[in-house]
Amino acid sequence: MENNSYLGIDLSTQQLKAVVVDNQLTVLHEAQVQFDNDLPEFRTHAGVVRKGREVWASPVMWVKALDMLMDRLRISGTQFEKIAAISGTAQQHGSVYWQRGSEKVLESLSPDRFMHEQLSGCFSVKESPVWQDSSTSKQCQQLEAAVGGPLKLAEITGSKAYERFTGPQIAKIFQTKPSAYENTERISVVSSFVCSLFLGHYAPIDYADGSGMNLMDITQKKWSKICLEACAPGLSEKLGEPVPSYTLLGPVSNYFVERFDFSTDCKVVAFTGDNPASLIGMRQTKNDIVVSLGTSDTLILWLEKPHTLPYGHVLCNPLNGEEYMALLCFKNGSLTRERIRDDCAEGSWNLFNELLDSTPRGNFGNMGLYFDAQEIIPFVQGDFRYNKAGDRVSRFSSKEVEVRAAIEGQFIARRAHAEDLGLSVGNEMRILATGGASANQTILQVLADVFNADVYVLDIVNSAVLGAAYQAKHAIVHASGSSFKEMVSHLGHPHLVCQPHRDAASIYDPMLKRYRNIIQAITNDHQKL
Ligand code: 5FX
Repeated sequence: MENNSYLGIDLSTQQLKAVVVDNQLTVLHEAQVQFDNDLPEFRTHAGVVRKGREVWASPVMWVKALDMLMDRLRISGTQFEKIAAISGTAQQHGSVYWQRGSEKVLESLSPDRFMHEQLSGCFSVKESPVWQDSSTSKQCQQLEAAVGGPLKLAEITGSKAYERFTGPQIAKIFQTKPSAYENTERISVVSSFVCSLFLGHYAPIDYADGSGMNLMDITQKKWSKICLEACAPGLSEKLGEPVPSYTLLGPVSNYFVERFDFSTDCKVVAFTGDNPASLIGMRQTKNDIVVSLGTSDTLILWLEKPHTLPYGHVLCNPLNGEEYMALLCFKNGSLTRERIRDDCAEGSWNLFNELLDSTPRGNFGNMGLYFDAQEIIPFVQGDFRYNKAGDRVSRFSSKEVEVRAAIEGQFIARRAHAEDLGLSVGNEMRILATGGASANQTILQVLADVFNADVYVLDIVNSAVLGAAYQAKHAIVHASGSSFKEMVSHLGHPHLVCQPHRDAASIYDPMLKRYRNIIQAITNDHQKL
């Protein structure tokens, strides 16, 4: 095994990436293809095409990106013959519609030609809806009504109906393009689609990404009959059976053996969604909460049992068959932080940090909540500022108060909603921070104080694609009876970057209560309007 390497692939919204790691999980090679710049003929903006609430990308573009990525990996010096296993990850929820007869084409690809030339006629729906699409409100209502309401749907599938989830998206295709639906042999999610390209036949959907569809019973780990029937007829044949995320699916296809010199022994492992792959790449354990501070802020929690949530998502855990993970997405992350930086600190993070440091924890009793875009949790939009007396005010007395209010307000919201999922803030818990803002230690100090927990960062660039490479090896290790924990035990520990101050709980526990009351009042006011 010493000479083995592992390939991880990530088809994210804006780019396709690859990483090759050696048997010690050290990164050997990386390559990427940017959709907007490298494939301008598809006329994407940030990887997608938008028309109102509809957002899509072409599956042919994704295949062409893979052709380019493989050539870039070759140029980077990758020795394909040493790759023992491949796994991958992709943006969640998007769907790909394979036309009748496509599996035959996939099975008999000629190694002398690009894949995209051979597969370009294989898609019954030319535009694959992606996770940013929010055009399926009608189908969401229909699905919830059919199963007995949003909470019932959340109990079965891990989430109430969401516009971007695959089930409502498939229902819309069936309703608006019935002949394309009829002509569809197989529906893949984006991750199982890319996996199919490596496998040379249709790859199954894994449990973790299957949990982002509003179609799978997450406790039985089977498609839910009632959900399938509510979305479209004959769906179960078009989806295939879901499998555990670490399943060894079979050898890489002949196309890759002949064209790139992959070994005939190279295994393809089920691909999964980007959030489950991040859990793997961050080497998250039960006591960790992953806080990703990016365009949107995402929290990933490890759950031993599924919870029924009125918001957020419960997914099957990609590392083991019994446990779960919870995902909370907050739309107003970096862009809101940047807006406050521009308003208060002349666009400078240094000045922003100085202002943040010059105010005390608790911000003299001031509290602010800023939702530039319609927030997902809570369903609120606008700026809300409150003074020490609890009165709503239109502005704060100083820029430093505004800066601290924005950061404290964001993290108090993240903690409140994580606690609703069963997170217990305590000394056992670690925060693993990632994403752009995790480079800012002043911001991370507020995170440590609000959660009253140590904050760690890992020295990795992209947790999802690395998670995919780890999963490739994990599937082999798992099949031989060993664990993920052992497999990564030699890797360096995350770096401790911030610890909470002693007075953190006494300041932020009451602010959390205050936050809950404020949100209650705002949502009551909205309902009255
Ligand atoms: C999760 O539910 C999401 O929709 C996003 O995080 C996508 O997976 C991004 F790729």
